[in-house]
Amino acid sequence: MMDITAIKLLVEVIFLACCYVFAINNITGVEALHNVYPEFQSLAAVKVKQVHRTAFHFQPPRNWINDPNGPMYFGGLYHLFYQYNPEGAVWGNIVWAHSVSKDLINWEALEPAIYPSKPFDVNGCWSGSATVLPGNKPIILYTGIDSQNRQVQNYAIPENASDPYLRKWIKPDNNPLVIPDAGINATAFRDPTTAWWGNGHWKMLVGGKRKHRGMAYLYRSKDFVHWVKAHHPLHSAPQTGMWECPDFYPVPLVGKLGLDTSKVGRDVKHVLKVSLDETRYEYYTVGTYFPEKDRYVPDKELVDGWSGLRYDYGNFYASKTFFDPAKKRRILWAWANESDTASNDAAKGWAGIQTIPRDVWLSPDGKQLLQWPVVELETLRGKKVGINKQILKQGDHVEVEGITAAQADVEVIFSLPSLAKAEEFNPSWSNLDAQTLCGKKGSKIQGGIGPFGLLTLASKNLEEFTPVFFRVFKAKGRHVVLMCSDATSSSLQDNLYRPSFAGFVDVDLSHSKKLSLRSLIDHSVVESYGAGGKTCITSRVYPTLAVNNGAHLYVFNNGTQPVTAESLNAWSMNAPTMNKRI
Ligand code: DQQ
Repeated sequence: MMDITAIKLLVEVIFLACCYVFAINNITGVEALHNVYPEFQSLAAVKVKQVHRTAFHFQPPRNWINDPNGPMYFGGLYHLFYQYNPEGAVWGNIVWAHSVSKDLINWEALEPAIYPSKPFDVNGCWSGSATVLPGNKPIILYTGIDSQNRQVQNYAIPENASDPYLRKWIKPDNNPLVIPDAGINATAFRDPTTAWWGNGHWKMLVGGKRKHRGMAYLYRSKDFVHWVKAHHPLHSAPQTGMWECPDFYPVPLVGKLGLDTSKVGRDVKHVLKVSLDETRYEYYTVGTYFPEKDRYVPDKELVDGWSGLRYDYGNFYASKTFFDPAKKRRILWAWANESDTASNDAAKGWAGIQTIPRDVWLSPDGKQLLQWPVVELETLRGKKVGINKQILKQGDHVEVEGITAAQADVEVIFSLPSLAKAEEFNPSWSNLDAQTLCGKKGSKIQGGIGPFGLLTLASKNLEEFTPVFFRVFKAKGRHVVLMCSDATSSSLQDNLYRPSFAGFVDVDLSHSKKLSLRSLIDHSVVESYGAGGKTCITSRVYPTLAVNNGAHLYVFNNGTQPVTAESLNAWSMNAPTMNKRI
């Protein structure tokens, strides 16, 4: 019998081998930093192709976007900055584009806020965060690529803090605030966090790596201008590579409310999230922050790195949260990259969206975070259809008719029969990650309980479909629930990355035998929330037949045991005002 460490090691080896294969095939999201395509970087789109553009996800009218930057609530407005190429549809020429919203759903684009212009950022203005200082003074910390190509940490302040739109930003001449010291790799030192206050200091993290050890470097300052590196990082972990876009924040032990980033105390836990450059996925731990020592210790059962917990098991990277003081919630944004090629992106004239902003809070058992689309999204719900108590026998797929299936919000609760007929969880699968298991056990492979779920963005005769589904297994003394969002059959187009994204769902089915699923379907994205936001998966897909009115939605079951769609509600989604010009 292998012990757990040996199993984890084996999983690590298999996973890194997969990454390597992906990296050399290079049509995946697995790459070192951003791929650079000089030939496309400044190629202006003649015409922006509309067919796969999203309607209610955040995106500018054209060009490349990546990481969300500096989200904050200020002057009665939500501000979102993001990495943007004003000249083309692949990564390059990056500036901080800026949009504002009253409701996180309708967005107005403003002029870019920060762009390369000074020796301390002449080669790039990369990711960073906003902090609202006492006296309601916003300040941005961001990574500049300086004239020596070092990654340095800079600040910017509004020219006029009484302008709620914060249109103009100044980069004072005492920048950079932080340069990489002799012990730091100057090309792996970026993405400062929102700062928090404690023990007479502001504190912030900068992501990095030392050899192959991921690092969350900690800096302290009394005045936000003079920053001193702490002797030890807040946290670090071996064999995880570069930590991009760290995020560190408190969550209450009980309830769904968000907290100001500086809150500490016995009634809170802390979350540390990092984006692993080597896998291009994100991982978090929940743990305890000791403010006097500035140490963070993840909870015992949780692991750092790629076998740890993830916000989302799909196209979801470089995320950032912020505390919304207006509605007392913590909101999570992330970049959902494309799954097509750079030449596809150049041809379509755009690339990248932001996921729907999500509320994030600690689950009642304290073991993981839960996520749910912000309530404001529901203002876009239009025509509604419902199905109740629909029994789905093996092989059934029932169409959800009467809504715009290419642009929809669907919520369904499934109830399961006795769990006795669940297929056995083969102990050898413990060596597999969920994604590999979903690759073996696709939506058409008959099981006992499941696969059942939704067929999204499906063409009439199912030449194309993106299934989002569950499968229940029987393991020793428990049940294992797998959730998949599988792009394998999503498109007849060639040269796409079509992963069978998947995550396990930590639910105890012995009590209620119910599983819920919500999917936000928006032309080229399917963003799904399993079991009330325990497991989330975002897939980017490019159907050729299942577009606009050619798209259909089905609820299905391919397991031998019937399952019941107790209640299914689906809405056509209206399009908000989305960054009409930039
Ligand atoms: N994207 C930014 C970096 C960050 C990376 C550059 C993550 O600051 O590390 O566009 O996607």
